[in-house]
Amino acid sequence: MVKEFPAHELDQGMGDLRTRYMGRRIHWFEQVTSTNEVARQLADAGAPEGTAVVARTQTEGRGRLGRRWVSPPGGLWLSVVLRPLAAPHEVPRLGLAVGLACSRAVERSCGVQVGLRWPNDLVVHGRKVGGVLVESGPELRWVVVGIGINANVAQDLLPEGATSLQETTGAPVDRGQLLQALLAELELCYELFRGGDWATLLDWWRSRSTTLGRRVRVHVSSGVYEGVAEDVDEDGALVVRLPDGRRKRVVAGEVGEHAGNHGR
Ligand code: BT5
Repeated sequence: MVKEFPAHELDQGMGDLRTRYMGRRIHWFEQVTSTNEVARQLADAGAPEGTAVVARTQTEGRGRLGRRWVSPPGGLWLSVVLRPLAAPHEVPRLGLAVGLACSRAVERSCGVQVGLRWPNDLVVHGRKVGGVLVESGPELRWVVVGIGINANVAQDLLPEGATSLQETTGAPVDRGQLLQALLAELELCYELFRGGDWATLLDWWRSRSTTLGRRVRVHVSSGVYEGVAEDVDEDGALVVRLPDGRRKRVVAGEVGEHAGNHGR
């Protein structure tokens, strides 16, 4: 593994953290393969709920389905260990709750409105500014939520279709404040999730969604569907109204851009 990095630049601005357990223990690293990888190891070794891993850069940052996550300096690359005692079908819902927490935290700390593109993209004006990766351990003994936010990442280091908060606001954002807000919002949304208050989470998620009410092209493993994204259901699945009037429930997939849509 890699060297711990206690005096991290992000540590400044974190003096006011008021969470009960979220981020109360933070492992800082200069560089890791993937913060999710390190958090998984900590979770396996019994790390308590809320244990966080933050790295300045990742050499093997990952997205879903083995995709690569570009993680240069300037971003916020964070993973948190959770132990939700949830059933497997509840995990997608947790992913939505985490995305929601990210959107609320960016708005609160940087004043930027971040839209939620189902299932886990954080978008600004239709461009991806961050993403969420949820991984679970055997028998759901733990869940690691990975969050990547392009805070102050130079635009030329990002893939096409991506943007950063710095690019959006025109000035670097305070990543310490962003991290602090993120941990607070994570605790709030996670508590709602754990308390079963899906109605509140879903209301909040809907109000920030860039997907609902739009014409979408949904890529699933068996093919592509086009239709109108009507809702997100109890399990976090996307409900799409197809042109023939049928409703299609999509549990896992990608929502592509569709002509005529304008992201938040
Ligand atoms: C995601 O995957 O959006 C989840 C990303 C989670 C990253 C965090 S960082 C901390 C933690 N540790 C990790 O190793 N991962 C988590 P997905 O929906 O599969 O999107 C991946 C796609 O987004 C890639 O195929 C690229 O097209 C694009 N992409 C890659 N890097 C990006 C970046 N920095 N910003 C915006 N888009 C990016």
